[in-house]
Amino acid sequence: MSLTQIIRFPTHSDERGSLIALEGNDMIPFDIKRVYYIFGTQSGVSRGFHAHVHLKQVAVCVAGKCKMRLDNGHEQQEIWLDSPDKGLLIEGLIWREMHEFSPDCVLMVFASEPYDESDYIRNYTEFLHQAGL
Ligand code: T46
Repeated sequence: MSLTQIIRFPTHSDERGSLIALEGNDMIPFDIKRVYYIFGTQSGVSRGFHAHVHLKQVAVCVAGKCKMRLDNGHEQQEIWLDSPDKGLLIEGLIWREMHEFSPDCVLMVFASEPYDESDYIRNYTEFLHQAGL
């Protein structure tokens, strides 16, 4: 499975502008249990640096952009989230980092589960161990 699974959201555009509608078990390929968004990220700040055991997420920059770095222990890929119609599906044991936030970036994330700190792996050595490496 590719590390970077991109979902292109259909955009309803007319003379007034554009609208994107997202529903669970449709464009978002799971039941949406939680939505959070990251904004006001200071220049030079990176976030993430963890993996999840069970959580599935779709991340989209609804404004601005940031660079997502994904790592499954074998390979690493970077992808710019830079359009409101470009969703990144993250599932499975993947270490993720977010870098180079633009000042106007609003990173919205749809998640398959409620917040649960015990689902996080925040130590890279532990991540590699869980990945069987
Ligand atoms: C992820 C990346 C893409 C909550 O109380 N509820 C929540 O639903 C979330 C996501 C966070 N928090 C609290 C926990 C921390 O005290 O908000 C604080 C910041 O969270 P964290 O340092 O985990 O944020 P990021 O940007 O490093 O990571 C977040 C998500 O936590 C994570 O699941 O995949 O965005």
